[in-house]
Amino acid sequence: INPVFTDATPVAQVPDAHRFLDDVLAGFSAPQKFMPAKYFYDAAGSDLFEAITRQPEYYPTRTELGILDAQGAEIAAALPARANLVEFGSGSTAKVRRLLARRPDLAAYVPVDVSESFLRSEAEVLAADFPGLVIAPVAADFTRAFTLPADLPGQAFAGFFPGSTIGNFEPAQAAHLLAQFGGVLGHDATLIVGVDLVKDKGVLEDAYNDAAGVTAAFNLNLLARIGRELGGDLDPAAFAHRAFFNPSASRIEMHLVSRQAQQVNVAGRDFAFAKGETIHTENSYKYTIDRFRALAAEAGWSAGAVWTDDDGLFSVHALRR
Ligand code: AVJ
Repeated sequence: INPVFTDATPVAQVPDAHRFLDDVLAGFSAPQKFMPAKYFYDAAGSDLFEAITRQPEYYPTRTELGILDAQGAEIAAALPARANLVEFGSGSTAKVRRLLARRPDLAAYVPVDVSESFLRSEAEVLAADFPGLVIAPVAADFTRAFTLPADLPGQAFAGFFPGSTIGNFEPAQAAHLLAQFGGVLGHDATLIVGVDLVKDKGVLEDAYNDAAGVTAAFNLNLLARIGRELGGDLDPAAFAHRAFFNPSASRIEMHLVSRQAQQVNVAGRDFAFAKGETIHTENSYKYTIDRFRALAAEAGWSAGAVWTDDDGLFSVHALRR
């Protein structure tokens, strides 16, 4: 076991139940009901997301892993020497392993994730496989201000934001987030970002409507989570999953559709749903390489190299500031 890991883990900065309740009440009170996508990732939701990444229709994860395998030497070479590598929204460690394995000089790995249990289990396995690496997990919502552990041993900072998580944010929010990462990492930093690309509508829509129904279960888990953590009478079976590509916004939208007119109670508050009314649960923006580089430039990052798969499905960008 990595001794520094056991000392340092985890710095708990998770959002509290009040914020979850406030966000549910605000989202359910809006004319178009909505939920912030970050609430998908409780323990059950994180497991369901891992299952999504194994569905044949869901190309992003295996395509990005393919890029990290085939072009990992170049990607890893873009990181500064003896850096602390901060991963925003770490989830599974499969991707960062491709970088860590090629850069034994990296000083520390700082996974930042809201799911504390998932963070702990993944970090423990990684510590066993990279015994010389300082691992300093931070249980935090990376969309909000959080502090890095003090006294990290590296001489520079690098960031890793794979998986096209950036696609969950409105473009203006995405630029704000990239600027915030710049604040966390400081000057002379490198940020490696995975970004899903615009492509054929059928390929996109299949990826969010897998035949096994895992993406549907992932969305419905949000309603189950509200019931588990906040109480009330919300019945997931009274809602259906719907995902479609919105070409003018260049995004996949996910909604939970009320199967009938119904009134639901959450933490003592009533909310009415018309039949067919939706809760907008998630956006997944799709970029061109140039559009993503323009967004990064707005946030103070200059474009470095970009790597893609042969079919042009997915991109991995190196940014510098
Ligand atoms: C984790 C945000 C990249 O948008 O593809 C997958 C989330 N939601 N299927 C995506 C997700 C439903 C995923 N990201």
